[in-house]
Amino acid sequence: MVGILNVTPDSFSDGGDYPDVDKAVAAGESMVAEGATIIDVGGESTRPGAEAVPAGEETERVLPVIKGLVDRGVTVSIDTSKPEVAALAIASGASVINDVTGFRNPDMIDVAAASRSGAVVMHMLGDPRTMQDEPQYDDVVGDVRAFLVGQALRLVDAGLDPSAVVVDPGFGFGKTTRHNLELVNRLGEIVTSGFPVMLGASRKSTLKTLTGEEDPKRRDGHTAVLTAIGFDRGARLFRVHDVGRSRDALRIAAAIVNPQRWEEWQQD
Ligand code: HH2
Repeated sequence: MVGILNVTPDSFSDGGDYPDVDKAVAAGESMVAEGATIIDVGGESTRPGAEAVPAGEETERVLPVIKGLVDRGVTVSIDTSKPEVAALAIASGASVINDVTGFRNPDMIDVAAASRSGAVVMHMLGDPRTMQDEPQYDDVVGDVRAFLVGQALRLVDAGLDPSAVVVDPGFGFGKTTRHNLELVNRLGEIVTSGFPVMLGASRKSTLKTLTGEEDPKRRDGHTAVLTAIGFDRGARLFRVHDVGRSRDALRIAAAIVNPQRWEEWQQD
């Protein structure tokens, strides 16, 4: 489970929730206590229509939080599309780069290769300012898969271990509700790439479209449903705001899909 920690004023659901470093670090630690194995720290919102943040400002937001978490033994990923922010985050102890632009910038591949970090390659159509303007695909799953595999192989060619390269279909990034649902339903076609698959549907507006729930913070139960279905389809990493609820959903899903693994958990 990957816990989301946005230290931004304007993220769509948790913007402004962590006004100082201590609060952010404490929130990260409590997500770890609930079952997160990685905390994904972000300093720039990528919600539809979001404006870009200068690198210096993004760095000032994320570095103290990364250092605080790493000092407490927490594994951190940096959610950024800027190579200079990623490099500084890695120098401060982050071990994974989560790039919503899918390492399209070759400098980002260089940063990952030089630091031997882990990498999350996410698919996005266009950029956050324009991505929801009538997105179109020939076949959303085929198009997304081809992009993800191409970029993941670039990272492997640059020297990353294939098991450290995660692919993510980018739920909500240049996709209609129908596209998002089809990607989850046919996630198995991305799983066959052999790269571990991450799902990041937490609190996203498709859940509002499906249920009418306006308040993102009341969509954690909805998110947990997608976590369980995503697990069934083969996703193995889940980027969520409410770690405890998705952990419980995973326990239930795993007990059904993989009873032996569940019995091992019981004995732990
Ligand atoms: N979604 C968001 C940000 N980063 N990274 C990955 N790998 N996958 C995702 O689906 C993903 C992501 C957007 O969600 P959030 O961080 O909650 O909001 P905001 O971008 O407004 O900060």
